[in-house]
Amino acid sequence: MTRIKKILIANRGEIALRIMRTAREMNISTVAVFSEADRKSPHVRYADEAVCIGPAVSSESYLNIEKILKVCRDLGVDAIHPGYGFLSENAGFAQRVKEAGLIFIGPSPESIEIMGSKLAAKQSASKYNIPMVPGTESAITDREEAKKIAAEIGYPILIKASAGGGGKGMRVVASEADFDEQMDRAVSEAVASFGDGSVFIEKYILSPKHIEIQILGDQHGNIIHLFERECSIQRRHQKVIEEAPSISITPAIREEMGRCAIDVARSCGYYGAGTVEFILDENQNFYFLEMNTRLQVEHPVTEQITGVDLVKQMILIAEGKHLEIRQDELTIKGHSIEIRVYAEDPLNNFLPDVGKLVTYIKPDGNGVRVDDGFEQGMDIPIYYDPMISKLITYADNRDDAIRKMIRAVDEYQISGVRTTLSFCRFVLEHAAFRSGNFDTNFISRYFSPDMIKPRKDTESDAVAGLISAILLSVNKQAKDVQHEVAAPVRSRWKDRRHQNG
Ligand code: MV4
Repeated sequence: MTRIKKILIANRGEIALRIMRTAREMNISTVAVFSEADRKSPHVRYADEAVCIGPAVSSESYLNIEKILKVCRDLGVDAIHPGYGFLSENAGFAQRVKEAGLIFIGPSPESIEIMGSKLAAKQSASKYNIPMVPGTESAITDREEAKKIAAEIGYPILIKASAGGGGKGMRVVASEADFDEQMDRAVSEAVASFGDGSVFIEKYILSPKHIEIQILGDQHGNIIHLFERECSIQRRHQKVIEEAPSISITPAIREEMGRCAIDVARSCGYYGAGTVEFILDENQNFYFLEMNTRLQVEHPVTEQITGVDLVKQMILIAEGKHLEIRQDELTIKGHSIEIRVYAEDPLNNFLPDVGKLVTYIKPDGNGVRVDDGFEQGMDIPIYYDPMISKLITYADNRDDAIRKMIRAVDEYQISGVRTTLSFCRFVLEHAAFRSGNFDTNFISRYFSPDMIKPRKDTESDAVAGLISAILLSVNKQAKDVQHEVAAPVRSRWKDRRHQNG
């Protein structure tokens, strides 16, 4: 057992801050690394020590293993937390960290390696009784053989890249006539994206829900699950809204899914925090798809409903401690929703709209949590993911959590960049979302840009304020037009609520 005294966070933005906050609560000192683009970021100021490791481009900074390890040596760091993205699921990095005599706050390189391959993951999981989508058990080498299997499974089928992620290298095949063409595309996409052309086949589940289970495992073989997150509301494989618990599953399915998730983790000797992904079909059948071996973006909703600090648990596990939480002590309390606020223009095909956060005023109040890494006046760099923040609400039940979220969205004031706030509000108000009658096709089925009204709080807001002031002064001189000019001086918060509601 080791006591970690100093952690380097190999990440940036909101997740770097998230990790540092817990470290500080545990009396562990923190080291930030940053690129030249992030010199003024809150995560740099928050850390006890901070070192610039290179230029803005990730490959020369946040992905630069040598530089990160050098900072660890120079500053006497004990452990590295990788956050999500960047080096978090890089088995080679985890191995290098270990070889440098440091603690990687995450799973073993071997677990990362196995779960990084969808085929290896399925093979590993097959040691236990875990439902999987019918398909091929290994990479396709013989096309004619694969076509036979596809015919047995029944079309439509899905070709997936074993090294895939984010929907890349994934192709739907409607009938045997399209098989060769789609196979060629899947393989060349897989080679181009991952340098690995291995693909396999699964039956295509038409309207699945995406449900994932959070697990925690210690280094002594104890594994627990912390229930599910519902992540079906996605746009082109980018999650938009996540919540916990899911309204789509019964307590019996939850328990069974939890058991399966623990077994998937056990099958590869997993320790640390991890997420086991399932899809749920229309008949409430669920199937294991893959496992993510990192702390996920949407982890806060699980923290809200369980009261467990997942980063704290990750650190304790990395120190070699036994899990202090027993499965039968865990319960779901209340409901939590998270929306991802991106600097993207929902009216223009979600084009990133990076720039300066001219106005940045966060919502607040009971049950509202904002995980962010920016401040008013800062530039959102073009080099990284354009996520501005995660807005999380927590309430007794789903309906109240949604209402609270709409209230919080309306309080959030951002100008200088266009954001996905209005888009999230559209989803939150939609009858299908409210009723729970939705799947991964929600956005393509229901969304078009004309369904949202642009918020009034972009750059034009400053202009609107100016006009209001001028009209007010005009109003003082010309009382006969009072009725018309009174409106613009109302609270803009009320305006927005009126306009959107
Ligand atoms: C599937 C599927 C339907 N049938 N597999 C997309 C990314 C990867 N994580 C797995 N994905 C899917 N696999 C079978 N056999 C549908 C999807 C899928 C999806 C899954 C989760 C969340 C959103 C999705 C959007 C489109 C397709």
